[in-house]
Amino acid sequence: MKTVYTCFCTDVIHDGHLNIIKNAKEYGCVTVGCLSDREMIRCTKFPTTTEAERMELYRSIDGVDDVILQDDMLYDDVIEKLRPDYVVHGDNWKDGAERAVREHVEKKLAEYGGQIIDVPYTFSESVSKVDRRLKEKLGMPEYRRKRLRQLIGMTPVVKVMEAHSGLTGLIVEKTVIEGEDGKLDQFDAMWVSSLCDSTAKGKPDIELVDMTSRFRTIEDITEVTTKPIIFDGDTGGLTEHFVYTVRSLERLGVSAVIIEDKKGLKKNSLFGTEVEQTQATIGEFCEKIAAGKKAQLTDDFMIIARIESLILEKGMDDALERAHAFAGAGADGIMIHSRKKDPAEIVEFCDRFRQTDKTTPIVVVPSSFNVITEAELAKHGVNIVIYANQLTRSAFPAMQKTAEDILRYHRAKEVDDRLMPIKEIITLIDEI
Ligand code: SPV
Ligand code: MG
Repeated sequence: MKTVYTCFCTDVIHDGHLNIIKNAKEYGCVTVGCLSDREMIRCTKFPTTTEAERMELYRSIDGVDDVILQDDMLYDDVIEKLRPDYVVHGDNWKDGAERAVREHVEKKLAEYGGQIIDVPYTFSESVSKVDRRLKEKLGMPEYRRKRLRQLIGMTPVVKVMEAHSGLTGLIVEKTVIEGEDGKLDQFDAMWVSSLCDSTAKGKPDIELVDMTSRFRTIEDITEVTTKPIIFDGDTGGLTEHFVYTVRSLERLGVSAVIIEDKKGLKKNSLFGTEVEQTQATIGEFCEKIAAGKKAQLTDDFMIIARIESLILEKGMDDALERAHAFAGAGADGIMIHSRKKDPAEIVEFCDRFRQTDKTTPIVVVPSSFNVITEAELAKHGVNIVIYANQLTRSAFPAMQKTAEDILRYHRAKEVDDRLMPIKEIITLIDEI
């Protein structure tokens, strides 16, 4: 009896999966792999059920002889252990990002004479309905909201990219690359930055764009995406107002708000001490955190306290004292910020904080200290890395240069080479 293997990374079984099993069965004894949570996330398929639940589901399918966990999207672990004669997969992996995975599997199998069987992908009304439903479910507030807490437990470091519109949201949602290790990779969540949201509206980052407008930005993003959202809540405003913001954000399906320990007129942190900024006292800020936590209605929502001591040159001890106090007041995470190019002070903060607090998630925003990698930050206890403004900062100079060149040449021919083809822009956004 030949060994046949197929890998599933789905929470719902549809006709397409049943067809794979039916085809696989013709070649021998069928083992189904359940792709682990960690790897499923990297493949852009966020699980809504546990690994155990998915394994149970696959075991219940007629024709399945065994179910195992696959913890490598490139199949290396399974191929080494099981040495299947055949790997069966829908032929949709011949194109797009999954192509690299197929090529890798083909090479591994060839080492001992194994073979891939590509089964024609099932394009049917019921299959696309299941796929659409699953995607819509992930975008619903109750699923989206809890996803950040889930991710912190599932992935070594949660990678977050800024979004300030439906379009930038789609970039964060859909960008997938084949990484250096040959595996697919993508962003885990979105950061609705006050800087980028304000800049997109042509306004300074001083809490001038009001909450109604900030919420509208969130809605533009949630309408077209499913990934979790971390909201930049600036200072949180008055405590009496912050409690309402918390409720609204929960209702919108946002996973977390980050508020910074400043008061009065807020300016962007990257100005550092070049502008007048006032830090709230530990007592004042603890009170705001505690009020927010009391107002919150769901278990999933997170209030993350952002410490400005290093930005305002108040010293490491002050930053650490605040971090412990804010965690004690109920903060679900600590964001430590720095505008130094050298990541040393961030690393020192994380190491010292982790000496006594092993669990409170640490968030960093490496805009200035951009030489340090995600993996290095994770080694120092960082859980969430936010790329806070890079999409805006790359788009603005490109747009400005195009505007200048059209003025210069009195026509658009000279800029055409760097533009997206018209055919691509008109088909960029799918119709439902
Ligand atoms: C933002 O993106 O608006 C932030 C991060 O708050 S920073 O600009 O670095 O202060
Ligand atoms: Mg901000």
